Amino acid sequence: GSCDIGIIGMAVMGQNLALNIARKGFQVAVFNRTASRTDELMKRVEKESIVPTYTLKEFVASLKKPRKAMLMVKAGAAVDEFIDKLLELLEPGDLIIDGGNSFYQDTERRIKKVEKQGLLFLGTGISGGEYGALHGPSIMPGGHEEGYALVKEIFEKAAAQVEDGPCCTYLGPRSAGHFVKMVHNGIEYAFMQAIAEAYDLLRKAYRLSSEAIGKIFEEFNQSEIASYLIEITAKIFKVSDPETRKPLVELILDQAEQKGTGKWTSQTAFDFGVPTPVINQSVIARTISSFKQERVQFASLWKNKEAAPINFDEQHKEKIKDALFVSMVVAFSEGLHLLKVASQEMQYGLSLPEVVRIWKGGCILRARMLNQIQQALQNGEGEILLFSPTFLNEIQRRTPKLREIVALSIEKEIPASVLSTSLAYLDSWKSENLPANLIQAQRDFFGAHTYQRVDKEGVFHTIWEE
Ligand code: NBP
Repeated sequence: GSCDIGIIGMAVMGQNLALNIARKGFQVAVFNRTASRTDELMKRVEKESIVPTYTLKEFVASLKKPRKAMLMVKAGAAVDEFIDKLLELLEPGDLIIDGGNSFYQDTERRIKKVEKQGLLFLGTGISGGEYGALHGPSIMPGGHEEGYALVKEIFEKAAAQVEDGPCCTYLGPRSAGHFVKMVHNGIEYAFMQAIAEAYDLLRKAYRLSSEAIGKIFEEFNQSEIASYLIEITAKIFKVSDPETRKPLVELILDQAEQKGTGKWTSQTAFDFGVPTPVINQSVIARTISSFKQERVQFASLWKNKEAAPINFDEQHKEKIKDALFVSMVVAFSEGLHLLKVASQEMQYGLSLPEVVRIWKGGCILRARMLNQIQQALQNGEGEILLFSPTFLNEIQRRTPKLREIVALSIEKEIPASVLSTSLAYLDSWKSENLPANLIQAQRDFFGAHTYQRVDKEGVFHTIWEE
């Protein structure tokens, strides 16, 4: 065969990635379980060199050796099915890449299976959605380093480019890439929920129109919180429904769906003993939103009354921006903390400055503040990003604003659980004393779990009650 790489799975991501890679001058073989999707892609092909195939045998035969076969199919059973089929058709030295959002433990299992047969494997996270896949995503590969050498040129040319290079680098062995992508998505959940809460306050506490809210986000996108998610939020408010002429966002059912990457981040953080309350809370917020019927029912029982709106001025705008800034830094801090601990436990050898560098372009998390974060990490500042001198002053200066915004949400009975959790998380870190002494006393009381003391060395147990 003559193709430089082959892609299996011609849904949104696969089609656009195939076009992107082909536009960089590579020949790409494509395959999809349902042939119509392959035909759909071929209709989009202009000058690109793309070879459609309709059986896996034909797909494999079209690849140049050592063959590089990339899966862009739905995470889960489909990935295992294709790996099994490919293992029958490929030979030692060939490379299988899983470019989907696979759970890192699945990747651990798969890489063992693949390497047993002498093949190479890369578990690769890809972020940037449809647009990124076509114009340059952020690519997060992990697995066999020899495997990365085979696709380095293709990946680095296909990836988004920022001032310090392509948004793609080899991250580490085994599931390192998929782990980083999972945490990326966890942080993404937190950003999205923080922005949604700011929107909720703007429309309910200040009674601003969608048009006015859109303008505020447009301004935010010229500030220190400039980021892809703020940018698309501003754009969303500009779109109206062609039939009713109302802002489309107002007609969308308020039930957030999820595919699991946020939940995995939280579950994994619990496993590794890393506190990620803001990410956790953003998963919970989506879950609560899914109970629409129940919320409607409870709202009628509660007999909500409408609070008088507050006048909105520049100061309020600044406060909301500061609240979002703090919340975003906290989300990054939580995610990077998890990566740091996981890198040790899993022996990934992650370079966090490199992780942040490849998030600066192409991906959903790209944000102006990543430059500062990269700088702080390069300087080796602090175990936890929040503590770094780069952010300490900025966070300290803005936290009173976050506090005011959270207080407002409480007073106006508008749930802002991610903003308030960001605040509680900060307040916990800056507490020299937490009430865990009482928890320890309770544990010792009912379970003889013992405790340590502040005034002497040793392990103690008390008979609290005769
Ligand atoms: P989907 O996640 O919607 O998956 C659709 C693809 O999987 C189709 O090619 C479909 O084939 C194939 N497939 C399924 Br579903 N079950 C299969 C099975 N049992 N056997 C064989 N093929 C099967 O596609 P996507 O949104 O393009 O995403 C691809 C991967 O990239 C996913 O892991 C996703 O989580 C990840 N990702 C997506 C985005 C995004 O913005 N969409 C961003 C970043 C990462 P068919 O056509 O025959 O049904």
